[in-house]
Amino acid sequence: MAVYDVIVVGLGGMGSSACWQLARRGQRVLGIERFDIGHQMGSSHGLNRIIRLAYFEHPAYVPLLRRAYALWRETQELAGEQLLFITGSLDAGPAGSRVVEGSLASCAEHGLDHALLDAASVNARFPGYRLPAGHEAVYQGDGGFVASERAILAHLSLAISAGAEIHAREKVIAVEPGNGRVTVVTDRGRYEAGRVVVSAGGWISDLVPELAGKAVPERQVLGWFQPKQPALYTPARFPVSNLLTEEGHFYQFPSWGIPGFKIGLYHHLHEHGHADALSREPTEADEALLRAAVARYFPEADGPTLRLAACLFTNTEDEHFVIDRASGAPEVIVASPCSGHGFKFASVVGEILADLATDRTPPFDLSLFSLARLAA
Ligand code: PYC
Repeated sequence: MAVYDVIVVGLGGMGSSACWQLARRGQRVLGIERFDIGHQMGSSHGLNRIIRLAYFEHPAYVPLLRRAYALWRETQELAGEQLLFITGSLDAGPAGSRVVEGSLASCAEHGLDHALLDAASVNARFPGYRLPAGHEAVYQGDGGFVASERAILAHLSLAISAGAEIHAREKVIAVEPGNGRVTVVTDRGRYEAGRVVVSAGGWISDLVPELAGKAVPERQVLGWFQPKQPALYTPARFPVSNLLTEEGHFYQFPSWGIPGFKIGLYHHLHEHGHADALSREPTEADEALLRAAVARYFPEADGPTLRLAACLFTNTEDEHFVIDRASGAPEVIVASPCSGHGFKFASVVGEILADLATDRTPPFDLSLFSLARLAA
């Protein structure tokens, strides 16, 4: 049986980053992915993901974000291609709503430069937006997006250059801890390691039984629409955003890669199920839902549909991450149910996972992400 220091199961954002961070430390690393490298079945495709320093979900994420930005900058330097794009970010919604108030709280707690804008000011400053009266937005200049598909390939290229072994199209069937080591059983073989990192996204509860029913895959749909006025939706003029409305919580990007404005809806149609069972085929109903929001809040982007894509969130009940050692099996390190807002952290989570897998204490308070809080 082949033997490694660390095996990483699942090579999306977190797993690819963990492979790189472990390999650069000289660890013997095996990374295993059930699909192709850079596939379209998980939570990272669709070209890019939002990154933002103001964090309405909880101020405790801000220290991780500061490190995430530094690592994205380092990774893009080493990879020789741009991964981080700064556009500014808006956290918008009715005055007093969770997105606005949570964002303000994170700015206050961490001294982040920001501006609170009313709807008229947002619409004048960023004319791709049409926020209704009574809405407000927190503008924060460090927001932007990470080129998620590129980033995974960059992590894995760096990992391979540093000596990691990467296997695609190999399905992990079981993770078996015992005697302080771990055996990983796949449809192609058996491998042994001192530690395993399980970052299997929507499939994580198949491999980590204590997450059964607690890391729930959900189908999401993204759409790209051809702007009527493309100049209003360039990265220079259109900040990424989270927008809470009476129809739901939408998120937006400027045109990049695909020549269209990009929009998605958190908890799209509340479709939950096993990751293998959820459809990745977008429907007319999916498109209609997104288009209604484009017409109302981004009318200058309301042109022909360019692309639709379905991907997965893997949700915990409180929508915070899981980054922890498995209960009763400290050699199994668990990460990735990120409830749809995790990719931006992949750079720093990879470093944290490398710390945990090499028995170092990560320099962050991770109590928000404990497995124990889900059990409670
Ligand atoms: O983190 O801004 C975000 C985000 C939007 C949609 C999913 N995550």
